[in-house]
Amino acid sequence: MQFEKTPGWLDWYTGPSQPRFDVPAGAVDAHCHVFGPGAEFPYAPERKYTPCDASKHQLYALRDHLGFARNVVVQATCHGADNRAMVDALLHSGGKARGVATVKRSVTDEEIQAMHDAGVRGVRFNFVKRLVDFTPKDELMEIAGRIAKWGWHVVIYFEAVDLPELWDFFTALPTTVVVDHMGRPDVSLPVDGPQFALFQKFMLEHSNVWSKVSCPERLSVTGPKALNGEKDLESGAYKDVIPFAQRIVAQFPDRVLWGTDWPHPNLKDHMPDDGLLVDFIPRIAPTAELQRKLLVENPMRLYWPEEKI
Ligand code: 0GY
Repeated sequence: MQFEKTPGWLDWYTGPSQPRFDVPAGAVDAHCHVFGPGAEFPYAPERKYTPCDASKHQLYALRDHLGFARNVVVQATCHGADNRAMVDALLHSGGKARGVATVKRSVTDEEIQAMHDAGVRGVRFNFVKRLVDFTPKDELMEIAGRIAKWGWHVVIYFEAVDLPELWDFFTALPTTVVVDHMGRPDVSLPVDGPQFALFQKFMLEHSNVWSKVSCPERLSVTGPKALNGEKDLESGAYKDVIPFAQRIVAQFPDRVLWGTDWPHPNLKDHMPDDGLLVDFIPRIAPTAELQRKLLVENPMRLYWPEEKI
């Protein structure tokens, strides 16, 4: 099937630079997606955007280029609850990728088991209104109760302003809960202000809650341009996100994950060079110990617990 991209769609960056930061051996890119290819894995009729294709081969080439060892492939909303492209990527990873699926209440135990055998270890509940239609919370809670029996976790994606309304639901989830992109804080607000304080309270009071400290390119208001006009992280790219991510890494070093978010759906202003995104890591996790927890120990504990590292 032929698909027409959403007008203004920014394609992922070809020819990413070689990062200056060497990720530790065994590092995991714990948040990335595959899109189609649409001719093989059609985009879902209920999707809110139509992306460019971004295949498993292209994802694994990026993994090797950046120096990562493994991926966690998160089901993208453009595929709805049809997990075939993501599962196909896992099955062709030689055991080097695990996945997070989107499922409906109608999913059968056999389907869950088949996804588990392929490497799926979680489901994603998305509350970002521009991305998905509303699903009742009782349906999501029922799904969480079922997937818990496989030892899976729940990934949640929401905007910071919606956390108060979602708090009771999130804190009742029976599994490990992984928040995408620090709950999308408004980084033009103070890092010590009430909005980010609520997110820190969420993590502080609930030891089952983890956070991805990913997506500076998505959260930043100041953007990728460094102070000297060059794309040089040391002189200021995405500088407004640093205090937020740094704080979460420092406060919860054993419950943080990092991912590229390749192929970066729905960016409007610029498409990041993935090599530069990797160079962002030491800005938010300044020591070798923090980097090892963020990139190796934590994702391995969550996605490959059976492997000794
Ligand atoms: C992300 C962010 C976004 C999109 C999706 O599945 C998706 O469509 O997650 C977004 O548009 O903010 O994490 O990939």
